[in-house]
Amino acid sequence: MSMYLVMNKYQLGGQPEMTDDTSRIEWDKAGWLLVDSEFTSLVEEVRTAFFQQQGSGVLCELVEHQVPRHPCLRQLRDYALEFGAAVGYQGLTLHKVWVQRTEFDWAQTHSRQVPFEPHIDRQRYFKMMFYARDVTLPDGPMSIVRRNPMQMETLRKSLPDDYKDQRLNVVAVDKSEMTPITAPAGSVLLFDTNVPHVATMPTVQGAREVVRFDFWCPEWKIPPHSGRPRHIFRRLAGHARETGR
Ligand SMILES: O=C(O)CCC(=O)C(=O)O
Ligand SMILES: [Fe+2]
Repeated sequence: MSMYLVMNKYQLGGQPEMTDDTSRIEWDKAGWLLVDSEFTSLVEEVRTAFFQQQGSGVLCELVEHQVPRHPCLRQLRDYALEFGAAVGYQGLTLHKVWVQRTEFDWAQTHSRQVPFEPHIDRQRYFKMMFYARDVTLPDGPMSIVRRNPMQMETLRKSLPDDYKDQRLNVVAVDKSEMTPITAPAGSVLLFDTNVPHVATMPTVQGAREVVRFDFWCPEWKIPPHSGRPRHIFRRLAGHARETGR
């Protein structure tokens, strides 16, 4: 079984704690986990396949049926699914994979928006970020608090269609409560988007290169056409189908 590195689980600046027992990982207290250097052997393959091109933002998006073509992605997807099941997420399916590079210029143009404000996401996901290169503080790591993901479920479910305009998903959290997740290439960060998180700014020299896997449970899915009020009736019908009512 893999060794899990539970980084600074209870106190900032504390010693990482090692465990080989997934049941001991107290997911409900943190809602995220960094598995340090677990997939170092995949870094070259991922970089060759997905990071040759220049540019910032989402370089490439893949959906479930494209994953089996890439053994590295298949291995990472299977790992996340197994991990998710071990910490209590039943029925997860992969929604999409994003190959993402975040650089200073791109981040500046998005700096007044989520994800550069501490937030939760209306569309809840269980996510895994594979670090395709070392992520240090100047590279603008994601930063996250420790919280039981269920604590935010009432707020998430209450978010109206125009929640972004009203910034209702922005959560007031003190910077001192947040851990910037720096780690070497080949590490994976697993987290529930119900835990308040924020993208930090890379410096001019910095860049964050990750492959993001977004998984959802059937009951988390926001019905299609949400956000377009004129489709309200179709939306309600779709919702009834999805929830089996
Ligand atoms: O890129 C980041 O650091 C944050 C991403 C984010 O907010 C998300 O994946 O939900
Ligand atoms: Fe987010």
